[in-house]
Amino acid sequence: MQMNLNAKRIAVVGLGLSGLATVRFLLAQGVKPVLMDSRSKPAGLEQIATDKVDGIYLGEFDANRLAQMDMIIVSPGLAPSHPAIRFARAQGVEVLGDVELFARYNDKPVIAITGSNGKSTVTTLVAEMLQQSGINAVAAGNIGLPVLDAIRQQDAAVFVLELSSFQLDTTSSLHSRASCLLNVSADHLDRYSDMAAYTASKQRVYQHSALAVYNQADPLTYPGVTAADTTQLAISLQDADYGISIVKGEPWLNVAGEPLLPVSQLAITGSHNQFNALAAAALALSCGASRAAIARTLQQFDGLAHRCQLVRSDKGVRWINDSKATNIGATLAAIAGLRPSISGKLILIAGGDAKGADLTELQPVLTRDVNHVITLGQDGPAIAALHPHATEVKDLQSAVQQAAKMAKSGDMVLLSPACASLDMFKSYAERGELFAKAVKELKL
Ligand code: UMA
Ligand code: ADP
Repeated sequence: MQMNLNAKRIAVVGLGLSGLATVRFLLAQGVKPVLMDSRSKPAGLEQIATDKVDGIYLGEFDANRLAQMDMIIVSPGLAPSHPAIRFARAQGVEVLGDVELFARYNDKPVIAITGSNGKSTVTTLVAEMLQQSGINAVAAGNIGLPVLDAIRQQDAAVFVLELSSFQLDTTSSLHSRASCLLNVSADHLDRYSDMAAYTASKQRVYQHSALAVYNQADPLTYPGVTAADTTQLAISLQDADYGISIVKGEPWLNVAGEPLLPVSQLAITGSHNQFNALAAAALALSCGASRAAIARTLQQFDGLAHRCQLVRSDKGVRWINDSKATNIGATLAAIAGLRPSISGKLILIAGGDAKGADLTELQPVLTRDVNHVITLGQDGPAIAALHPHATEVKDLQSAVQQAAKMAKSGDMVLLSPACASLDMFKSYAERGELFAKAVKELKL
């Protein structure tokens, strides 16, 4: 489905990565959009030739100006419930996101992936499995490459899209060859009224999908509303078509009912990653990946940076960077995956911006599996209150030094904050890099 954009007055609201890609896309279509951003100096604005657009308005959004548009393309970081955007919508203005615009122009196969955790890992695995099968797959969306930049890659054969709930909220006509909701756990509750609203947003990934891949162990992922001809496929860690079965006394990944690979040959570790591997295999098969390429990818891919990454192993102490654990579910997965491998103490560094989550959900696992908690950031005190052995520190450097004083051979120090980083850092990546630097500089 394409549309005549030239006849429309279009505002691009939000000038981050996806907003700027949207502007580039519209300019290439011959459209002169109006640009708006609530910030006085959005980075990257200098990339836009001001004479090519129909005005740039920075600072508080002007609801009346927005109401004069035919269409508003809103960035994922802005809630569509913003009063000015709501006002324009009430006046009949169409509000959509960059992924919806992509959907209306794209004619290539799409694999759509969402979930509270594991999206980037699964998106990367699927793209790699397809590429190793000789299929030019392009990973885009929340993973970093805006979809409206990706669509301009003429030689792309399949788009593997990582979609956040924010992107799904403003997407209604994305057709996919296969889609997956990996898991649902509390996140972004500063933007959604409750878990039901957040779950409903995630479920939108299944709209117009030929194959809906879900998590047998997580009922919130079971496909609700899908098209009548959608096939449903469950992933589990039990003995199932897509699961784990014992072959000659050893656990193997079962893919499409056949053993594919011994679990011991997976380069990524932890049961959550076994799940990710199975989901990725199901998705990649739907677009023609070969079983040999899937197996090879799983033997080679050893994980993305800042996800349970070993940064130093010295004097028997392992230091792990899991800075990408920006919600409770991810931290619980890290502790569950790593605890069995630790002979001594587990020292957890956590805290930051909890985004409205109820941190007490961490308590049972903290008291059972963690020996000491070191906390920082705006919601650090709430985590410290959950554990009898907690130390509050002012910054990451002090957290690392404090951990070094406590750690003995056999222990693990794990940065897995269960919180976003934005109260203290530019991004989770900056937090992870500073942690790794502080750890490497320690004189042990
Ligand atoms: N902002 C304003 N005023 C504006 C526009 C944005 O204050 O007018 C703020 C937002 O509140 C936010 C920041 O600017 O804090 C960035 O927002 P954005 O919508 O401009 O974001 P982009 O730079 O376009 O990046 C987005 C995704 N970011 C968000 O959804 C917040 C990126 O995902 C994604 O890689 C990129 O599009 C390309 O598709 C990042 C992310 O943090 C990794 N995603 C969240 C997550 O994973 O939890 C959802
Ligand atoms: P996302 O893109 O959804 O944030 P990532 O693959 O970047 O997901 O991983 C983010 C965090 O979630 C990391 O801390 C990682 O260890 C953890 N994680 C990865 N896969 C899963 C999963 N299937 N279930 C729970 N946690 C996971």
